Order: sequence, then C-alpha cells, then structure tokens
Amino acid sequence: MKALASFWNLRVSFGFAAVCAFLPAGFVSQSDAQIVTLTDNNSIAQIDVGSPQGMFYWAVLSQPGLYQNQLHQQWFWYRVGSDPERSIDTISAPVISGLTPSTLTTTYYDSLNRFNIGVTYTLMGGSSTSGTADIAEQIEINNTSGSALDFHFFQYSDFDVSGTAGADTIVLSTNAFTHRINQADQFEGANLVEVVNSPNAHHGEAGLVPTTLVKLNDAAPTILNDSQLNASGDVAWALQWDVNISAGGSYLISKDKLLAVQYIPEPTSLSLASLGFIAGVLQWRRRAAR
Ligand SMILES: [Ca+2]
Ligand SMILES: [Ca+2]
Repeated sequence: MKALASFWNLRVSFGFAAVCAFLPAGFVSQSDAQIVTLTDNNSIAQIDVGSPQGMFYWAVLSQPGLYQNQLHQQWFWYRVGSDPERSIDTISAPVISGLTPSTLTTTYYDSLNRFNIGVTYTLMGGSSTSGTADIAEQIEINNTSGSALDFHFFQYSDFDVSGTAGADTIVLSTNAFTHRINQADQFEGANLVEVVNSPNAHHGEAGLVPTTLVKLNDAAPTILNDSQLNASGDVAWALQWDVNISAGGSYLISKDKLLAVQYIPEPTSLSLASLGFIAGVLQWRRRAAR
C-alpha cells in the first residue's frame, strides 16, 4: 500500500514538475488562490500567499527529470495579547514585492493599523545532482499602533519527507545557552533541517497532524506545549515567538531551511516495477480479449 502511495506521489510530482517547466519563474496565478512559484537550480517551491495552505510544495530533483515534493503545509499565525490566533492571510490581502524567479516578499497590513508583517522567501537550489536546496525566510513585524504591542508569532510546518505523510520523525532541539528552541530536524530517508538563526523561539511543539493546527485555529489563545519529539507518523511542528514590540519598533526573525534528498542517477527499481506492472496489465488485457 505504501509502495503504491509512493508510486502515485512520484507520478503526481513528475506531472506537476512537467507543468512547472512551462511556467515563467516567479509566476503568480490569476485564480482566487494567489500561488507564487519560485525556482532555482534543482529546486521548485510554491506558496499560496492568500490562504493558510501557505507554502504547500517544495521539491528538489531526486532523479533525472523527477521532482519529489517534501512539504504539505507551512504557514504563519499570529496573536495580539490574549486574542485567539489567526493565520496571517486573514490580516489583509497580500502585497507582493521583490518578486524574482527565486525570491518573494509578501506583506500583510492590519486593518486597525496596529502592525504589518512582511515575509521574505529566498530559494537557493543546489546543483542538479546534489539533492539539496535551501530556503531562507525573514519575517519583519512592524508596530504601527503608537503604543507597545504584546505580539505572538507562530510558524506551523507540516513536511512529509520522502514524499509520504507517515513514518516521519521530528526532533526539536534547544540552544545550550539560551535554552530556547533553535533547530528542527525531520527525517524519513530524506532530511529537512531548519535552523532558527535569530532569535531562538520561546516555545515549540512537535506532534501528530492535526493536533497543533487545531490549537492555532480554535477560539482560545495558545501557548505551544514545548514537546520536542514525535516519531513514526504524520508529524508536524510549530515554533512560537513572544515579544513586546515598542511603539514604532520592529521585530525580526531570520530562519533557514535545508532539504537533503538522496539523489539517484539511474531509474530505480520502483520505476522498473511500475513498468513490470504495466506489462502485466497489457498481458492480462490480451488474455481477456481472447
Ligand atoms: Ca488557539
Ligand atoms: Ca507531516
């Protein structure tokens, strides 16, 4: 069953990559969903900047001509004081700037003019045979309210490494000096590593989908539970920054994600197995036709 699921994932990814090859880089779709496609060397990322699905596709070349998606959903939530959390796409329509084939900035402006949040993504692909790619994310929160702002910012990440939702392990690690979370490692064959460059997160949570997402979308203010480990499942993780931003002040978060997939130069046994399957079906149809 799992092999079959992997097979379909690969087929879907390949079809998707084939479609992407015809899109101009830094492409913004015209539909209701505002999807931006970033490309660089061996990597493709897609971000729906107008919905909580957020970044929903990130692939690196894992075989000649084959892109395997490693990401289901990554997006950002925020809370002011003890209000419930909301996803940043609810603040306003995204204002897109700095769009190049591999970079994007989206800014959201609070309707009460208390703050704005800008997120800049920079995709850095590796060589075609490296199996690695990097996304840097910089978040800038500006207090425009005229008084101090009790602000809470959340990143939610649901990667499905190796192209499958199950059997992943997530480990969140803390900095030895600050005792705050500064790294996330998720793995199942392929690896995803996020290093929180600055500042380290105040809280984190590793869990099974959709436990943390439910907390971010419910009506109660949430503090992530600081669990650091979850294994063998459809895992997700989140980070939380708590800050009092002075009037006219800004808060900057700088992070870096690295994806590492084993690059296979030749067709795999999976591809050969699928050819065998097709040959078997053809033989069965010939027999049935007699
Ligand atoms: Ca909540
Ligand atoms: Ca997952």
